[in-house]
Amino acid sequence: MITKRNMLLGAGLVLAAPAFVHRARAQGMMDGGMSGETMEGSHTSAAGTLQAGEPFRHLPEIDARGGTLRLRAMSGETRFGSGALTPTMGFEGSYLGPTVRVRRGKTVDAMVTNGTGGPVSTHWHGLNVPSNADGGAPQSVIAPDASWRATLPVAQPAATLWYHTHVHGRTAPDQWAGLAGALIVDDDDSDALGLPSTPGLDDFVLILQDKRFDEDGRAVYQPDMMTIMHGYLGDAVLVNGQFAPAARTPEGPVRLRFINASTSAQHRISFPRPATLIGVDQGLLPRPIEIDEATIAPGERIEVVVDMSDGGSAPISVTASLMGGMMMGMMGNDGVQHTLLTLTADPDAPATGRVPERLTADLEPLSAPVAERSFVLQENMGPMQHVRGMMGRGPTMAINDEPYDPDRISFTARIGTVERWTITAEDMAHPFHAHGVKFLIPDPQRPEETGWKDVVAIDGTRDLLVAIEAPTTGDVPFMFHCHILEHEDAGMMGQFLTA
Ligand SMILES: [Cu+2]
Repeated sequence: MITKRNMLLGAGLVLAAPAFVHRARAQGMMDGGMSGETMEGSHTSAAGTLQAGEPFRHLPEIDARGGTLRLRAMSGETRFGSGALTPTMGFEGSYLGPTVRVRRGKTVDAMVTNGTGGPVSTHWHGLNVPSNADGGAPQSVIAPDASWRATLPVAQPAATLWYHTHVHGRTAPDQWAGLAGALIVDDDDSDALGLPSTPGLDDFVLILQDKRFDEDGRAVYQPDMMTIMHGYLGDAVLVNGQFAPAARTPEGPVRLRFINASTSAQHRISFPRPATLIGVDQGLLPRPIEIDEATIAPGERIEVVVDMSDGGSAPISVTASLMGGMMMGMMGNDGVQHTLLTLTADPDAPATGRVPERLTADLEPLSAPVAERSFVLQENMGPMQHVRGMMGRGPTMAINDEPYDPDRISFTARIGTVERWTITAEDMAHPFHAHGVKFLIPDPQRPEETGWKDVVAIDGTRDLLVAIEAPTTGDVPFMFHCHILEHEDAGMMGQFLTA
């Protein structure tokens, strides 16, 4: 089938043909809705190596609430479905990492050892800790066989955060390969709510990554010039490395913590049962919000409680697409759609969680912004970029005309203050992320844009009210960047200090 996306890509450089699956027009899905449709059985890979319905595997957990965390980054091989082995990477395993639990008020002594053959790092995404512990700066890169030690004072409310590698120039391939895991902050306030919170029973961590497969069912990541510019879109969206697995749940509320760990795809998740959004990037919302779908850009997280009290099975579906945006026209509307995960209520499993009407206190009015900054995210997609691409140098991307330079500090922000940041995406929509801060979006357009955030999809121009939270230590900066990892690696990143 020739789609607009394929035609556009075909006009540029060669891209591997999509191996399989039903590609749905996102516009049609939005118009018609998909909650009543069943998509089970409509997807099998050309190689027949991905079959829906295998039992859902919960990620292992590491309890760091006692104050100690030891992680080892490793290389390995992973079989997705029944395909050929794919070279992958993970923490404490061959693909992805364990769910790390930390607790507000407790400082964690973390040490990460690099057992891979290349440089890695461990950025605690969303954890607002001093810059020398943040893991995102070039000073925090861990050489092969070396270790990195970080002191993490956990001082923020309960939230679903995550950790991933962040080495400039290779974040996309290495995170694609699996160097990512969940990081959950607990606290007394959230414990008292009675939300579903038993891991493996009614509280699920769901790490989403899209993958493209070759004829042997091996996952492949070979970005070309067009992929780097417009984004990488796989044939299927895996959850914790599984294709459309089946999970047993209690006959009651089930908490799903979604983490978009794709390099550049956004995921629209649709719920066929009553569902409430209870949390976003930086923690729980003041009140649950009823939703039937939600969209997360790369780096974003949401917590959703699905009500399984009517029993039976509920397929939760996903539509993955490129970020699209004003200038990209239809580019963002050509998605990959299938069942992400099927929940099946077990009448014999006790339902112990509930969703109270009040989750957290209403947000207090912020103090007036003390500084205003503007950031323009630039792909610079001109003829020279294509020349550079053909010379094998890849594109150069930038923020405010400045491609990433580890020796440049763009600005210094004052800790404890609020700043107004105006972010503009010139060519396509980009997910903007900054380390050491959290922000509010004054004009939220979707429930997912309410509450404290650390990633926002920018299409056009958006204002953010940014709370400068964490200190920089020594000369180690915080990073701000596009969370399309191919763009970040190509230079759409900058550095700042706090004082
Ligand atoms: Cu971008």
